[in-house]
Amino acid sequence: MVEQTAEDLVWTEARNKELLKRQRRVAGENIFAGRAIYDQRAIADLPVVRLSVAPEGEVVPQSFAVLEECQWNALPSKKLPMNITWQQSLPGTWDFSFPLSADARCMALGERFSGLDVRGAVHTLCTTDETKHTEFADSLYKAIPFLIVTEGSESYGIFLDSAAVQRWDLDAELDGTARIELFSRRGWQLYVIGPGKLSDVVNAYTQLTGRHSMPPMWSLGHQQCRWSYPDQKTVMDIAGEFRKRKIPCDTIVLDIDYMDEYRVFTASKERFPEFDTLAQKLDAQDFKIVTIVDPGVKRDPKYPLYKEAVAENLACKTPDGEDFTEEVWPGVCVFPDFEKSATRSWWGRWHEFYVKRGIAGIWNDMNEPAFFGLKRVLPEVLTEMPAYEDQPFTQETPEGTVGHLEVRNHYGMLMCRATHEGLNQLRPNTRAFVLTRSGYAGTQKYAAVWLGDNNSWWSHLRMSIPMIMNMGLSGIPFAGVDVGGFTGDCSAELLVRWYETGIFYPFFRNHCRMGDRPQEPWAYGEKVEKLIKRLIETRYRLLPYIYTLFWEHGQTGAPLMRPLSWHYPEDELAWECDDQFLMGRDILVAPIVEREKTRRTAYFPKGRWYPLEGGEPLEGGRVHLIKVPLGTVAAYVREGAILPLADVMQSTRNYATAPVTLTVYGAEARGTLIEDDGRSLEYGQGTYNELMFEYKNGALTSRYLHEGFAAPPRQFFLMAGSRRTPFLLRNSS
Ligand code: MIG
Repeated sequence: MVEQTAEDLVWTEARNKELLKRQRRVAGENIFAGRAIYDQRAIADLPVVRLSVAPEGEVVPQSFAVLEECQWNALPSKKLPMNITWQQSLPGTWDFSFPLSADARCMALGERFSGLDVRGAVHTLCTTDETKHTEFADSLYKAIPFLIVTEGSESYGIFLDSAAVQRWDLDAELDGTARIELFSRRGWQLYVIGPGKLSDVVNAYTQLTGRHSMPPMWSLGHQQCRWSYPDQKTVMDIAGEFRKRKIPCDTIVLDIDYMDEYRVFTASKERFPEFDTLAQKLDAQDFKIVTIVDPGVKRDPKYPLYKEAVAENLACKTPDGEDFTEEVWPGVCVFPDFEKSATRSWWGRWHEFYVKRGIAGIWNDMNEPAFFGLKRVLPEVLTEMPAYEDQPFTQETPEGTVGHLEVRNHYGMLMCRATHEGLNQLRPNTRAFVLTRSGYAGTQKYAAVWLGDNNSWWSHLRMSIPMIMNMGLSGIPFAGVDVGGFTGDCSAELLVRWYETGIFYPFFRNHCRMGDRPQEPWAYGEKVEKLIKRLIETRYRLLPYIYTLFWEHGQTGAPLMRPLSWHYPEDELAWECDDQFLMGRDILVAPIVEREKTRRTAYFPKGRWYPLEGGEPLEGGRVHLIKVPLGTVAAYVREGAILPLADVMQSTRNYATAPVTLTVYGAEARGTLIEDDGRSLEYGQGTYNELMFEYKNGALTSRYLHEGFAAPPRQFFLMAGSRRTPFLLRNSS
């Protein structure tokens, strides 16, 4: 026998891998023998086709993504749009395919480490705690089986509603074909939306799966986090620093070390002896607290949460019917089975612990779910949904027991749904703030998201732009990444540049990892602090505009951070830009995302664009070389817009009375502003104002499109050119 050297082994491994790849499963015969129902209806004026499929002996599972059952009509033919074909190839495998023409672009598909166009790659959809967001990264924390395919200015949306593991090959072999493999033994529903405009497709998709409701105003301010602020003294000090240095901030976020042995719904007596009154103390300084809550429940017969989980049968089970255990922060844990409504309401009720202590919001982490021991939940070679008894654990769906991989992609969303519903019950008529790492289609109904453990790398600042845009196109508008990056030491220059982009993230939080260089705005000395302070102030000045964009999202599903093509679909160059974005319709942002750069090229669609920081407008329809000195904002306002800009405040506690300057760009302009109490649900009953402003012939007029909220008195100003003058709101009626 010839002995193999280490080098031989490396080559053998590489060859085997290549062989495996080449043996990619080819869809054989169609073995389907169940029920397939073809329906259609219009949503947001677009045609939508729905295909509901259940294999023999099964029913179509309840969707946790799609909102309400409405009227569908039978589709006369069994032909799907886009020439989509489908078949069941194995008892646990479904194959779909459709052609992709050379010019077609693919967008959305949830959280991918990718530019805006996700074509040309194979994307596995299986929620994963992936700490290395390199070009090799495949599955990340969220799995959202919704793809937008655009050709010219026409788009289609494809939504494959199944929480089972999926693999989307978007022409990775350059043969002009997209292939979806769905690994499931259960039924599913496929929706095809369109053709229509990109914005109409997202409108219809979010009508189907829900939209984000108005967030509490405080959650739009600056949030400061760290893994971890170790004790209550540090937390109070951090809050004090913000106020002393007059750097606006609304929220301090507590990571896992506030807990007693990482037991959720507890606080450490040693490190947080006054946890019961901490929120109240911080409230006196206009700060809110958000606390982390992980799904793992420590296995300890004396821990009430664990006792209840066991007694009431609420945890995920091994195929033998035992409680499934794995290790996470608290040590050995059991994991709530959020597929069960009993589990969700039990989990929701436990939030009384936080609500009673005045904790304002909840941060759900590790909810893919992530384990310390079991790192790979998928088999090495995935060709079929494994038998349920071969899976790490099972879950109890409304249709019965299934293997975890059938519903894994639901786990994070159903956890934050439980949290959201619990908070709503415990604090009625108060907007809940929930932040989640994992999610599925429809997560926007329950939570904001951040994109997990990025690095303090320039490339991750760059990637945050298309990634957040793709989250928005996937229906989730309230998104952000850790400003400054989570892993690694952030440099001073990178932190400033990150804030220049980060002030536009709908979810705006500075967070970094244990053991890395502190990243608070003042951690790099006076010069850097001054630059960052000014940037955060700009965020607060933009709040009336940002808040109004959330309203727009509620009406049309439009994300806040959107690609240029959203508004300029006829403009071919607009489709090419993914290191630039539009914040709403009126602000174009083209930030610096490279080291030691102070200039960049940026594309401006037709029209004229005014630098937000002042100066001469640029003529659109072409590329400009723009100068962006460190600490300045590369944002440009569309000619014809009126931006409502607030005076700087230290926290949104003072939002309602902060003077607002209606800033006019161009000789004729329009703008809107939404006013409500910023915290209750009463806007749903009409307790809000929608104000329309129009500037013409040198004069500004205002009109209530809706008047239902008795706003506290605040000053308005008109800013046209360089003159700022007081402006009295006039009622139309
Ligand atoms: O195993 O709670 O993505 O934001 O600081 C790591 C500690 C668990 C991962 C999250 C990160 C958080 C960290 N968590």
